[in-house]
Amino acid sequence: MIHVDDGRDDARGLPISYGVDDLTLVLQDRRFDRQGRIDYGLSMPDQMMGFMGNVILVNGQLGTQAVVPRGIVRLRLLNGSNARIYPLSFSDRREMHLIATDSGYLNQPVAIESLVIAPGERYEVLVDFSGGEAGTLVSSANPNQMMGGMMGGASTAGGSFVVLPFGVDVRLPARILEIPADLGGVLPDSEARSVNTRQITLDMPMGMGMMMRRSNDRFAINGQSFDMGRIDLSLSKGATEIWQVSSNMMMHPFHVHGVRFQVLAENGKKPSIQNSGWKDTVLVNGRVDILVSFEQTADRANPFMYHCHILEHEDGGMMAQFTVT
Ligand SMILES: [Cu+2]
Repeated sequence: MIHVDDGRDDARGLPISYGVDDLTLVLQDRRFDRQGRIDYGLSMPDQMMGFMGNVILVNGQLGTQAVVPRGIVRLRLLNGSNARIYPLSFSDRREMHLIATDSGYLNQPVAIESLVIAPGERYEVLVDFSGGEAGTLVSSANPNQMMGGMMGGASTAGGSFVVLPFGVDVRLPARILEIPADLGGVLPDSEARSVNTRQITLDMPMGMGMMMRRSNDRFAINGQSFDMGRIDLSLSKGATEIWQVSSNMMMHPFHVHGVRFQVLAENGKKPSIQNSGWKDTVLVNGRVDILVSFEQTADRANPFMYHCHILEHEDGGMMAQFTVT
């Protein structure tokens, strides 16, 4: 995981002691066989819905825990799972203070009790351990069920589970004791602009063809399965567009390379707090409208991608590529 910073986090009043009050947490679910090797045998529901593990790893470790100082602790969260979506919260319902989304800071922290993190998404939150009480980060079950759970089976079974227990060690230096009031982030501006609008549909295989491994019935975007030899969109540098991204049958975390975007609406409504900042990945459950400007160039030899971030979906063809020139 790469941290990008401007060297001013200390002035913002944010925790910056790596591994002490500034923790990077990569969440993954995995399955292991009896020899302890990763088991990546895909069942039919796995092929359709994405791989589901039965154990949770944090930074590649099973059954680990965090020990933090008695103060404000920063968590840099990445969902590195193939397909699992984590609705995260603390078991004692303590607040998390959202400070950053995929591509930048919010203007000020926002207190939230739960945070839904889909594959590919990154969020940063502050958690208050100044009371000295231990806490447990938990997740409820993966909410992504196809057709109301018809295909769910064992892969979506189960209720809440522990992601990471936190203990407090008073000997560790607690440098930050208050949630900062201001982060200095600039939120995307939502002024209406008349720009080109595109429909992007995230398509599941329609019938039994995919299960029979017929190549003409695959995951796709706008009806076309990924083809390395095809450029799907050619955009001009500096262009701004609205993309109306639609999912069907299940939720899809939609990711665009080389840009950051503003979520304008989720199913016609104002975006949720966690989608109010700069994003490059957004969970689409129905329809999400994004406003995106293409500022970085990409030529035919090295195009950018847009794709579902469920690995089995993008590998199956729910991916497309574009140039910016
Ligand atoms: Cu998908």
